[in-house]
Amino acid sequence: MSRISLTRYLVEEQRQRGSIPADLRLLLEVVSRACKAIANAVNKGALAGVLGSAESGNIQGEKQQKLDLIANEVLLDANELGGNLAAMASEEMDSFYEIPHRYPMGEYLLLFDPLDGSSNVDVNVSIGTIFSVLKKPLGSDAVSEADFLQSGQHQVAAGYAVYGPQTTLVLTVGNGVQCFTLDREAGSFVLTQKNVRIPEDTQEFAINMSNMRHWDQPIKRYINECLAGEEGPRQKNFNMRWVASMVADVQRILTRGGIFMYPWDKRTPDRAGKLRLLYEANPMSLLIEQAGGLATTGQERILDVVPHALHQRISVILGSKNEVTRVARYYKEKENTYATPQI
Ligand code: P6P
Repeated sequence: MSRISLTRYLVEEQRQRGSIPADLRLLLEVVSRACKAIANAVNKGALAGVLGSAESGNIQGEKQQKLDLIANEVLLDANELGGNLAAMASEEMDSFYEIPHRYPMGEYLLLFDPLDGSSNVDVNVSIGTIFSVLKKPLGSDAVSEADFLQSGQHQVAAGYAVYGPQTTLVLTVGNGVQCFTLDREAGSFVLTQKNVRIPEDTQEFAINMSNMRHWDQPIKRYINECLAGEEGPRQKNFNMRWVASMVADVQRILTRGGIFMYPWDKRTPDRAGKLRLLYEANPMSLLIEQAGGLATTGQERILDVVPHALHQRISVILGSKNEVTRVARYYKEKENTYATPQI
């Protein structure tokens, strides 16, 4: 494959395929540069004194790592002056961040989890940045939280960076999924996987098994069948992976297939799930669907869910099409079973 940089790919998307306007191209360039800066901070680790937790906690009730706050600041500083954005929202900030009046306002909203999987920082396991881009609804110039509350199908771009053995950037602008690898010497992201396609079948599932006793019946059914292997109803053996960094698990699924699940569980029955809809589930679901996979809550397509709050959580089942379809069927059969009056 001839060497195509992220910049060249985005220019071609804008000029030849007309899939993105210049403003969105420039925004994505800035986000990719911010991810390079975050990668540098992550790679330094203990040498730069960036490991360990900060004194603060976030709205999620989670202790913040120092690198969570560093990554958040890098993204805010990089993106606030470009003139492409009206506002930003982050897992690490209680409310949205409106572009300061000293800078020009743009038409896009940028949402991100600045450092996903940050509990892995101190143990040197892959972590990453997840981002989603929406258009600010037309109307008043003032920004409100309601502007962000759009279903995931309205995203105009989505992607993530993985800070692992390689630093990769995975991106969709609605025209398939492209994977770029950071060439550290040149300092640029280079296209290394074009139009990624997820295998429709898999023998690999990703779930935190320690939560098994809390799961809903369809998830227990699905996992028990996987564990039964070739002697069981699936008549094939399964492997399990759980990195506890969604970016790493999704990268594996985009590369070789698989199913990732963080379902609702009864520890917090009034909470739909652990993962956040707007800046984790939605961008990952768009990438998965653009690569030929599926992403569901168990009951409905994630990208159809209309958000009611900025930090809303959601149940996530995504990956290889035929496996996700099976899990959704098990939810349907459970509904039909319980819906049938018990004789
Ligand atoms: P658990 C990281 O905190 C995260 O949001 C996802 O990246 C990851 O898949 C999940 O939570 C891990 O959760 O409960 O296994 O630590």
